[in-house]
Formats: sequence, structure tokens, C-alpha cells
Amino acid sequence: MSDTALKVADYKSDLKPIWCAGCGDYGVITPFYQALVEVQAVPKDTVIVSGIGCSGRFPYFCNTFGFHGVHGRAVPTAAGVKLARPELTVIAVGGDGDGLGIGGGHVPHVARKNVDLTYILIDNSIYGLTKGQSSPTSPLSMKSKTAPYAYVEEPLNPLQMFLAYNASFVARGYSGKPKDLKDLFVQAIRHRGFSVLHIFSPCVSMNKEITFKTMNEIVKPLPDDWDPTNKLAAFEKAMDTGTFWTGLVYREERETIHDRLDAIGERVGRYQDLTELLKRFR
Ligand SMILES: Cc1ncc(C[n+]2csc(CCOP(=O)(O)OP(=O)(O)O)c2C)c(N)n1
Ligand code: SF4
Ligand SMILES: [Mg+2]
Repeated sequence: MSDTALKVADYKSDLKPIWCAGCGDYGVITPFYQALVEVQAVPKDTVIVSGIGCSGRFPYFCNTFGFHGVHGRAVPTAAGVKLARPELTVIAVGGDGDGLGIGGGHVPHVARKNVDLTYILIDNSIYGLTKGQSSPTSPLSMKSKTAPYAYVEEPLNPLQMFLAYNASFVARGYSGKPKDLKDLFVQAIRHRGFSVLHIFSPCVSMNKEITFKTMNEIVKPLPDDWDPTNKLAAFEKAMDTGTFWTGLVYREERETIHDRLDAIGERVGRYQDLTELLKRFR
């Protein structure tokens, strides 16, 4: 890398992360900075859009453009940014409550449209910011502020969902393995299409049942000879609830919505100036 290459310090903002000491999210942001270095993302051409939650604070700590939006709307907002300005690198970040609860209805549509952005879902199986309510990924029987005896709802399986949504890049990581996360971020950002990275990141303050210790026992990297083009095999790994398989689970190259819109633009022409068009509706 040349002397003028961007370094980790170039991607850190003046604000130091204010997550609780020991929060898994530190293990997400550190490799994320390193990945930005590896792809040499240009800060002025990079946008990080987040939802609400502890994880939603991400853009504050990055020296890029950022948008801390409305709860559950990180992914559709990021899609709007990318559709309006396709030359930008766009990254959406949010928690399990944000992207699987209140915002759960948005993700399949951005995935099926194959909008060219990266979605980082930081899952701690709890609503961290609001101090410990059960979330869509809290396991059955887990106790929380809203389930003091036991959670009685079946959890969602995000990996299975993203595969079923036809996301063109589906990966899984763990904040206890930041080195592996860096590589996954690089691959996700370089992927052309909708790339989603499901990251388990323990909440040390509000979720006392799923900890680094319990996660370390079930996290396992995918085998070295894993074939990420085999979707049925990917589903099998996603359905294995006893092991938390990490790595690039599935990837396919397919046309993005941008390719298809460009093709129509080539055929019928593009509006450079909308004034004439809008006059028709006066
Ligand atoms: C429309 C709306 N409903 C509810 C809230 C309250 N709220 C803020 S963050 C949050 C959940 C956060 O959980 P998660 O998305 O898992 O993020 P974490 O804090 O765990 O990273 C909720 C319910 C809100 N801000 N806006
Ligand atoms: S409440 Fe949990 S998720 Fe939020 S900063 Fe603290 S440890 Fe992290
Ligand atoms: Mg959460």
C-alpha cells in the first residue's frame, strides 16, 4: 500500500464508541474499519445508514457520510440512497429488533431486488438500547425483562430467511472472531448486489444467557472446501440450530436492479431533467 493510502485512523470519527465495556459491537466495528482500509473506501463516497438501537450508533463512529434513521428503516433508506446515487458505497447497519422485528417487512424486498448494498445485521437476541426486552431471535425459554419466567415464542432464523429472500450474498460472523469478520466485510462490500452479513454479537449488559462463553462453544467455521454456490447445502447449515456456522454461506452472481434499470434507460432514454415531465401533472 502506498504512503497516501487510507489507514484505520482515517475511518474513525472524533467520537469514541460509547457502548458498554465488553460489548460485542466493539468486535464488529474494529474489523469493519480494517475492511474499509482493505477496500480503500473513499470516505466522501461512502454512506452508512443505520436504524435505532445500540448497533444503530455505528455511523457516529465512522468518518464517512452517515444517516441515523428511523427504527426498522435502515435497509429501505439505504436502498433509496443507492438508487439515487449508484456510484456510492452504501452500507446499512442495525440490530435484530430493528431488522427482524419492526423492520422485518422491508428486508425481503431489497434482497429480491438485489440492490447493490451491504447490510450488517448485528444480532444480540435482545433489545439492548431499551434495556433488555425479548427480540425476534431470543431463544425459546430465555428470560428477559419482558419474559421474566421464560420466552414463549419461537425465534426467527435470520440465515434461513435471507436465503429464502434470494439475497445474492449471505454470510455469517461472530464478534468474538473479528479477524474472520474483516474478510467477510471485504467480500460483502466487493459483492455486486445485496450482501447480508448476519453477525452474532453478545450484549454483556442486558442478555445474561447468551454470552461469549456460550457462543464460543457453538461457533464453527464452515469447512475449507465449502461450496458457497450450493443453496440447498446452505439451507442445511442454516437449519442446524446446534452449531452457529460462520463464513460465506451462499453467493450468486446475478443482475442487480441497477443493471435492469440501466437497460431500460438505454432502450427508452433517461430523464436528465424532470421539469418537462412534471409539467404533465400540473
Ligand atoms: C418506532 C419506534 N418504536 C420503538 C422504539 C424504541 N426502540 C429503540 S431501539 C429498540 C430496539 C433495539 O433493539 P435492536 O434493534 O436489537 O438493537 P440493539 O440495541 O440490541 O443493538 C426499540 C424497541 C423506537 N425508537 N421507535
Ligand atoms: S446494552 Fe448491550 S448491546 Fe447495548 S452497548 Fe451495552 S452491551 Fe452493547
Ligand atoms: Mg439487539
